[in-house]
Amino acid sequence: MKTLILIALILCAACSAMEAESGEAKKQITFMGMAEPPAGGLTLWYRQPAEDWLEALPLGNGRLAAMVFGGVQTEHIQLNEEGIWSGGPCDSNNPEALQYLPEVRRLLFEGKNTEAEVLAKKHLLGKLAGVRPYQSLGDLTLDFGQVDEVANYRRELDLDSGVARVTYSQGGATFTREAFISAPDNVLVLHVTCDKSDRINAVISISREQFASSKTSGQCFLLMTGQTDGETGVKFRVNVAVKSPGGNADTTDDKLIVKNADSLTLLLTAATDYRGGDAVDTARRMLVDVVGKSYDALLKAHLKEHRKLFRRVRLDLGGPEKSKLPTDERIMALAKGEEDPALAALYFQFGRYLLMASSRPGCLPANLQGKWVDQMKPPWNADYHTNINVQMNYWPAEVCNLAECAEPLIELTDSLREPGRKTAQVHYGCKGWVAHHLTDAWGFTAPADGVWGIWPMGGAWLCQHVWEHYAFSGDRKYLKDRAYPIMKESAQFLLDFLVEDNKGRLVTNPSHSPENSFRLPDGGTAVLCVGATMDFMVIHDLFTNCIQASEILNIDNEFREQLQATLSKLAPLQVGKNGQLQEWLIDYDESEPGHRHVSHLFGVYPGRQITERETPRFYKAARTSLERRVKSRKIDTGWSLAWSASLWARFGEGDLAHQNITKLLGRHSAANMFDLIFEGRQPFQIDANFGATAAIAEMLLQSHEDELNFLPALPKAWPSGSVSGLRARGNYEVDLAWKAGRLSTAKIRVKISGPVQVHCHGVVLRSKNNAVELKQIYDGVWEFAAEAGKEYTFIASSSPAN
Ligand code: FUC
Repeated sequence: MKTLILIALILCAACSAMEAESGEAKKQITFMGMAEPPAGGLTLWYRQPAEDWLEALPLGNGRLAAMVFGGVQTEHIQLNEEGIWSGGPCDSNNPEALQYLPEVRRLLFEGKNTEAEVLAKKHLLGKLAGVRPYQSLGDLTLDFGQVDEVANYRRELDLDSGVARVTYSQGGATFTREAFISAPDNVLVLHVTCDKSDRINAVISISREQFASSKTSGQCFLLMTGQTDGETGVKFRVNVAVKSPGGNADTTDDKLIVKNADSLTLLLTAATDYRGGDAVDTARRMLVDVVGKSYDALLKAHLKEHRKLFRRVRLDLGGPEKSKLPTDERIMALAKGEEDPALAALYFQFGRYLLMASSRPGCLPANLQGKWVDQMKPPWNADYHTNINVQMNYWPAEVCNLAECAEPLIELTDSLREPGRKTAQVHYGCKGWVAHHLTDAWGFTAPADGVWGIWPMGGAWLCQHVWEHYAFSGDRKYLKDRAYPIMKESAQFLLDFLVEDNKGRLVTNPSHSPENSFRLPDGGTAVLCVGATMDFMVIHDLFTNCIQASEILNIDNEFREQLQATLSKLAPLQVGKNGQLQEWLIDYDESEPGHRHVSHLFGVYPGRQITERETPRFYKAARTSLERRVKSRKIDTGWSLAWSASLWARFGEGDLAHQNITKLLGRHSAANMFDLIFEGRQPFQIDANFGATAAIAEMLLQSHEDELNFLPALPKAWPSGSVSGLRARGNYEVDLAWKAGRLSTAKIRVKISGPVQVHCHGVVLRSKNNAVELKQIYDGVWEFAAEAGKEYTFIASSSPAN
């Protein structure tokens, strides 16, 4: 505690008058003047404080998160910590499920879907209806006192530095507030300065809607202690320290009061006992570690760490420079049809920023709202939905050069093995591990919610990310020690779960295509079936990845043969009566043809089973399926638009992908660029932010077909531009530049030696200075021998003579 004594704090009388007067709501402030736009194009910025949570700006280090409102009289910072989950570990497995499974299967095989669903609803669901919510940690408030008029107000989030800033002038002085959450120092830092001395006054408090109490300790500490469910649940502690050089300090029972200071630095640490240990001790230790550090030292360490990740990728989509306009105005202009490619580039980088801020090694993964939740019972509990949403969160991780940010998802997947083994046994009598359509921080793996929750494919889909982490890195040690055991055990479940139908094909039963329903011959609708196409695609993905892994590692011959034999007996993909890729084994009609999920297109994206070159008939049918969906879609969700954007990119349709990105950004974005699941309507759901970021990358670079495909879906709206630092499978880093809609140069940084194939249409490729021999192997595809550690530059021209 020695360092704490170093804090310069001077006692003064309590300033209760200021306290009573403060509060943004009490007085309308007049905003005068026009602040200069911030420098650089990587900033979200506004001319007014956030009135609403969806205008506030997000900060985070994966564990701690905050939304900064930037008010003039009151700064409100809403807080989150990853461990603030209601509930705790619980066993939702239903011991009677197994005994009813054969009967449900029989009914489904006999086409008695309705009877099967009645029985399944009664007996196959887990004991608990669902999961418990992730919640807000609380609210930090700084009341600065009454203000009538301010000039040149500006509020911003600089993505390149991860710093939120507020500046304005008032009473002849200029005030600046900077806030960031440091990953290296595990602390939220707020720094208030003024260009005149003695001008900073603040009443600082911290509170939570439920189950918490706050108190001051000495002259400079504020503490909040609580437990998520009152007497039970996760225990938490928030510690705040305030340094206010040149000022006077006082306290009430639960408020710190700073008067006439030259500057103010607030440090906030938060801890829970979610990972064990004592929350009070942990939060205190975290504070002791940072309290002696200067603001500049904390900022320097934060910038170094932040930029190490953030600056790996740069994107320029060209277009008129509109960053002189505030971000909310640009979003509105886009919604009205104005082109703004630079805003799409900002949106892309915002997605990368959000992933860095919500998913760092050692933390829980980004949930339905990343880590930003201001409620006690958020929509869908801000849980982990494993039938699209959490996977979409991680689509950008590898390609956008933030591989370490994918680790929390891999860790979560690994952690589901133990509870998932039990669920596999109790519900299905199967070996291996299983997860259904949702999970939480407590290892929830049982089926829940309703019959659509009887979907035992969640774990297998998560395994795709476990594999992709290898596919992008080529790290054999990771494959052997970590990835393969997780994948193998998931495959073991599916080997056991598959059953033979009366045609001798292996099928899934019970099965469901998330979260769609279909028409039965009697006119009714059902959700449960035999053999949803997505199941076969997820199985194909997992089994082929396991086969490849066992070959690379040269292990498990027998298991590999078993997987190969099972794949050859799996029910086939089929083209249906409308030329579409069938969503189910039987060519049912969808009851909602424009349904938001496109599960049966998994094999196009994020999978790689269906490609133009390998499976042209299914590729065409899959495209027809997407066209039919889009045509009849009445309500679009943000994440459906994002998924469709990546699908269009895989179909080589840059303009259609771009349309989706534009709709997401213009019509589904809140002022702070958070995705609104419905057009112009809450709630916020972060999956589409991540899905759109991944889709933009997918438009520029693809690598799922053992080649680097440059600019496979470049839209007309981005005729000139450049990108650097995208990653491709095989551990390559790629920089591309294009002009007039055509590739001009490409650079590939190689980490693993071997032959590399590059694919680019409409140009002729040559190696700069003939540094390497390029062999054309088909139209638009070249190959060269690459050496680890080297960078290769290629020049593209529209004709050989150029
Ligand atoms: C899936 C979707 C819903 C929503 C929910 C969180 O179930 O079908 O639209 O996104 O997840």
